[in-house]
Amino acid sequence: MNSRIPIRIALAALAFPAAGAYATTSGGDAATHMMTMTSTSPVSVASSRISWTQGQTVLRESQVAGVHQGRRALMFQGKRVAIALIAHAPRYPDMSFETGGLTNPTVCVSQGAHVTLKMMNMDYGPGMAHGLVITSAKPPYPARLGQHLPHVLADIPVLPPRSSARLQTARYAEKTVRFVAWRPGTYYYICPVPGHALAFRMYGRFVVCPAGLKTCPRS
Ligand SMILES: [Cu+2]
Repeated sequence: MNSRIPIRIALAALAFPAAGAYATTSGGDAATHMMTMTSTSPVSVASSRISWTQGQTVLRESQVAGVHQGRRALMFQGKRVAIALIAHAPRYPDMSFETGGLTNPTVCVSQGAHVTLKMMNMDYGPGMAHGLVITSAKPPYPARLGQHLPHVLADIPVLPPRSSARLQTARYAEKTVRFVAWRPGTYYYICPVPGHALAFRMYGRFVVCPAGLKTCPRS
């Protein structure tokens, strides 16, 4: 019986190789940080499979999102902001997020903003699931992200790939979460699917600006 113990430990290490690297820097404080960041844990308000026509509405929402700040950043001003984010929109680079017509842009919101974040997976690659975590963990990222990313603002569990049907007849996975961005700082939105953030740089900056700031800080 005792001989099984080392095997279990080895399996655990294989399953979560990055957990140590991305464990919260303040011990078991992850839950506390989440509360201070978001007032409540992120709340999933919708999860569904939608049609191409419904997906086109989300696409349009994403394309008019935010105020452009140069070619790499979008500012979402106001107390209530809606962000539509597409995982691999048609005609955009593989393994990327799109919003505001930009790929993996810096996204800025104001401190205290009530954020509604909608994400849709339009990837037409076979079996291409994507998800999203907004966290203070900085790149570079390991191949497999740990379960305990520090300072998590929002978490959209992995969205399954669209069906292998043609674009217009496929179903698309989408999910919406809401959170409050209480604490100013620089965060990152990351695709947590193993390898996507590492090999394909499927991530971007998410900046919570001090209230009243009209432009997104460069760093
Ligand atoms: Cu991904």
